[in-house]
Amino acid sequence: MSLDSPSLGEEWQQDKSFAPSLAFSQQANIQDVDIYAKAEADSEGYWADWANQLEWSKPWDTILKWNPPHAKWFLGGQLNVSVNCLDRQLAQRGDNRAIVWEGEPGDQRTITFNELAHEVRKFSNVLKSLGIQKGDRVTLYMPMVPEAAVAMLACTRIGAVHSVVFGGFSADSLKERTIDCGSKLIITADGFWRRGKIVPLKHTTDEAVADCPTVTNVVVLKRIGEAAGISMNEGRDLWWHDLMETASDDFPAEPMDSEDPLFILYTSGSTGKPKGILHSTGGYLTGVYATTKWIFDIKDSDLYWCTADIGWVTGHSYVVYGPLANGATVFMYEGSPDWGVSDGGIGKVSHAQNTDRARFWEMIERHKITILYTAPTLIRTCMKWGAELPASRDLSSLRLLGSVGEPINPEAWLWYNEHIGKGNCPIVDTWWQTETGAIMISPLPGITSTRPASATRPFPGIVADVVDEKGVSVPDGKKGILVIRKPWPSMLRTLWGNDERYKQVYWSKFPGLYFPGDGALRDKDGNFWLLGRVDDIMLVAGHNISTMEIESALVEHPAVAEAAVIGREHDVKGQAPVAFVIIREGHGLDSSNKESIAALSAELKEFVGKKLGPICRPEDVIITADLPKTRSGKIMRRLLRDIAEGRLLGDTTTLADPAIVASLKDKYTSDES
Ligand code: 6R9
Repeated sequence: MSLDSPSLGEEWQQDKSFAPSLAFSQQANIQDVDIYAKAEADSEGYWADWANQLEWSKPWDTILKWNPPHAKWFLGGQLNVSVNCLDRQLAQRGDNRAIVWEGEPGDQRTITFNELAHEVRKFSNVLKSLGIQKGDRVTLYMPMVPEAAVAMLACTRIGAVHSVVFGGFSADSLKERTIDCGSKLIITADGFWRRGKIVPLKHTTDEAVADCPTVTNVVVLKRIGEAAGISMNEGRDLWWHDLMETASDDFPAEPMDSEDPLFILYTSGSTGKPKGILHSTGGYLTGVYATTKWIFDIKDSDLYWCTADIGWVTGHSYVVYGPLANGATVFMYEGSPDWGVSDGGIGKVSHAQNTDRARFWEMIERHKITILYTAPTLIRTCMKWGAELPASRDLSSLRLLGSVGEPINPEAWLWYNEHIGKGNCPIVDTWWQTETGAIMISPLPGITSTRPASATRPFPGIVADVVDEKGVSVPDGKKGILVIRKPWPSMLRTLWGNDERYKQVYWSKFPGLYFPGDGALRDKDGNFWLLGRVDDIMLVAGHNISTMEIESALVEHPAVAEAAVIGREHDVKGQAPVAFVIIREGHGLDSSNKESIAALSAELKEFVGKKLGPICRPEDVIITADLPKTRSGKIMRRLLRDIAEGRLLGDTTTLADPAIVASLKDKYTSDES
């Protein structure tokens, strides 16, 4: 890494540091500042203490067997995830709410732990009656409804391995993922509501299953009813409610070995087929239980809302398993953040037209949500919509905020702090991956002084470092590549059916070190600053420049709502930065006037040049109405690179129309995750 690259650390660290309030610290689940040192001194003992807080039907003999790059945790031990999330909670919390759910049209349900356990036991019997056995794979293609959690937990109860496919994915993606893991069963719904329209899950499933030879049955949940217009394929398709009607409520949980597979979750690689990330039982549950307890400071009195879909790892670890293993109450919402509660109820025209960009804030007020965990892309969208919307609602129930999915730029962090947290809620910026299973780098909200845009410190027991291309640690304050030095309980075990690729992708760059593919910098205080994917680091005339630091500079300009920067190939410099920016509503840009667009572009180039130095000055600033994003909200940089390098549209001067980038997205690729 170049030593003379712009000093991102200094630029970003500002002087702002936010210590937790005394009131927060004094009630926090973890208050012991020495915990980091204790975990370091005996990391296996530390993790075993966590695992001991779970319920095991048979104790383990060996905490860790590390045969790089393969780890086995809590060997010899047996437990069941559904027992830990449900049965174990019933004595003390049976009547507590487990899930508070709201549909997009405004329909609501509340499910207690007793009720959830009842549903899960019944659905376990349904799975058994369909011939599903321990070790079999089951694909879930479900909306954000409580039955998604029921289906996941029932799989864990009988020992089946679930593979959840995001409900926004196409038939091809569903097919590819179902074939890859050889599922016998797909669980889906007739559809769900999104922005007032029906998303036709069952139609898409029909299309996919036609080419999936291993699938013998499809279970269909009725979410929509008549309006979904589905047909049932006799002999193959079965209604959820029919099967549940006769199912017994008695189902003793299958004791699972700690290392038995728990679930597969596909994430797309930069090249080739999606990777089937495989997680196992004891280590995963230990990791999500521990991080939920300390990072979200979760208590029985909380109503905790993680806005992720269950189709992503965040939905697995922090909508379902982590919170329920802690006996906490989770809030779940079906639909879109810009759609209102209908007066007319499901299926009425009123819902189809009921836009409302304050829906999230309205639900926080109405349900008195206390913890909100969401993504920078949502925060930036809300910034664009304006601070008046959250200001119009009472958000005083909130006590803790979280962020995940992408680096959060300081502007968005500060906005989140001021307009949502009202300066009163610690913000936990959590860095982790599908592969890591649980959060790896994050503040502990009662202990850590946060810094806007830094994920701060590795969770106790996690040993992270920043290294150069040769794998040698770089000095504090220098940019490099993030690595994890020691195995941790919730790490992926392999890639489903492809251990070679597992070794190659994560362990071959630096033998013995886990390579997550992210750039990072550690400052003199030990805070980690995540700089985006390593492939998002540009090499401009020999300088390593993170796309993220230019993006952060751009959004400090009052006209800019959101920015994405990529490196365009350049004859002389190797790469040159090109920025795509969305202008704030109300800024007064006349987007039909080419001169005013050109003038603003020029101003933004200068702005970055002054702020970060001439080397960072974008060669082009393209004003766009929208940024193409993956379904999980990550910017599709490959598409932007193809645009900037002329492969999609020719010369970028044709990009004067701000609507054009968005219109390209659909044509380009529909299924990147
Ligand atoms: C949980 C999740 C993983 C990649 C990861 C990194 C980026 C996630 C981040 C973050 C900076 C954060 N990422 N959280 N970057 N700060 N707080 O998103 O998993 O979908 O597998 O993505 O997301 O680049 O490597 P996944």
